[in-house]
Amino acid sequence: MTRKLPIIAVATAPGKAGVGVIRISGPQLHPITEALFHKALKPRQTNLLTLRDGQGEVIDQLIAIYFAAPASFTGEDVLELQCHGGPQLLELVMKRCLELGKDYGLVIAEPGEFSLRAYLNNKIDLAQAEAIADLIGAQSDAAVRGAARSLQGAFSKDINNLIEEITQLRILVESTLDFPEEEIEFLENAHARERLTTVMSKLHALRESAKQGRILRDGIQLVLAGPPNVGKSSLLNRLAGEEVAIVTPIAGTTRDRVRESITINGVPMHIIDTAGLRDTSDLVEAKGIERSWEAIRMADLVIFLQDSGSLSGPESGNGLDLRAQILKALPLNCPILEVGNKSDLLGNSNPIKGVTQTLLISAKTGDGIEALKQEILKSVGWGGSQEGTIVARRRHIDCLDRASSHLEKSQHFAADGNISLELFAEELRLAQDQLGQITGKLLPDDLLGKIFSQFCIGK
Ligand SMILES: Nc1nc2c(ncn2[C@@H]2O[C@H](COP(=O)(O)OP(=O)(O)OP(=O)(O)O)[C@@H](O)[C@H]2O)c(=O)[nH]1
Ligand SMILES: [Mg+2]
Repeated sequence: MTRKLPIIAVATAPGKAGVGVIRISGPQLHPITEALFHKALKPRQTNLLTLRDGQGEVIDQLIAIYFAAPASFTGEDVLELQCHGGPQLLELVMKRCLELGKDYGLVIAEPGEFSLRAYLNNKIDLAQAEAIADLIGAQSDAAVRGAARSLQGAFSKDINNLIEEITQLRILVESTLDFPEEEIEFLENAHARERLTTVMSKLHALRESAKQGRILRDGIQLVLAGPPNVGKSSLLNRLAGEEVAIVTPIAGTTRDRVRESITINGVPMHIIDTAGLRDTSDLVEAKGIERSWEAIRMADLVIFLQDSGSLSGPESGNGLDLRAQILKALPLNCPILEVGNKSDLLGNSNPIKGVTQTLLISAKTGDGIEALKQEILKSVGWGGSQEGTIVARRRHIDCLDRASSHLEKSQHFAADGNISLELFAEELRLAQDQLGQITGKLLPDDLLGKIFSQFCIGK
């Protein structure tokens, strides 16, 4: 997946801007620079230069900076051209560079290729490379800070510390593997079990922090589901603070999914309002309801909304039925919040018997909405503080989950009656492999290509 050619791409976003940056990285940069500007550039100095086309006509006056390997983003020689930021102009500059760089193998970069080279040249590890993409894609202040921390290496450092502790434990274990009769004695003398417990609790803490980090990065898919006319669209509008969805007293108003993204305490939420769930002979409504179920099946959190007036009334039986159906459709570990709407219609004289679990709100008056927001954060496991939060991806959490289950297995092989140092050590090794995949050590090549190809061009 690596090619030893010089690569070029526009590094800034498409569109008009004051400045547009083109980046070239790789071998042969000296002759390419000479060809472009008829002079050699000293590293790390700004140079105001003129770029001309084949006929000698000026294309742009620009600032060029040369970074000599390995002191550059990619670890290779890098030439950065700060041009005027017009899309057409940048295309002309690119064309001219490719024309003059052709003899030296200059080609257009693939998505993520600059970051990939930085990674392959050990300038950053994989988690840091991902953090660059996350920093650029961050949708909230907290996500920016989290990605910046990951990019500085906060996440990688924790991972590397864990790997180091497991390594120490493995060294201990593997050095005694040849003396099986001493297994129990070894475990006790080396405090191996205690050390394993410490590693496990550190891993657990890191997993929790990574889960928060994923919420920061991706946000929560929050699905509003329930029978028709209970106020799902009204709740969406209330949470969004504007009239995003149509609200009418007619049951079956919402036919399609309506999405709106908001943040609650800095946490991104993608709210999906759905068609009310009921049996219907209306073809359009039935299609909408199908989509409601699809949304439920993909949710991170479902709010099961009902009319609070019906919770203890004759329709509550239907509510139970629907609840069971929703529970069945939910993804594994997806929490569900039961909420009763239209509390304003209840009046004081009408307490709801036997449904103390249900949160009461009024989408109309705003009553209970603050409490609902806090419940939402709590049910997705948001810890409240963004202090020290890093940004993480599902890939990281999967690796941490697998590492954790290997450590549990190794604990099993250290327990009285089951002791097998060989299996104990093997599970430690497997846990370590999983952690190594996060920072990119021990990552299969095809996976590496997949991760970087999701970056955009110029990164
Ligand atoms: N009194 C009162 N009325 C409400 C409240 N929330 C919604 N309504 C009313 O209930 C009716 C239905 O509201 P919607 O938000 O359209 O309900 P929905 O669940 O989206 O309905 P469908 O799209 O048909 O599934 C409308 O007339 C709303 O004004 C509330 O908190 N209190
Ligand atoms: Mg609706």
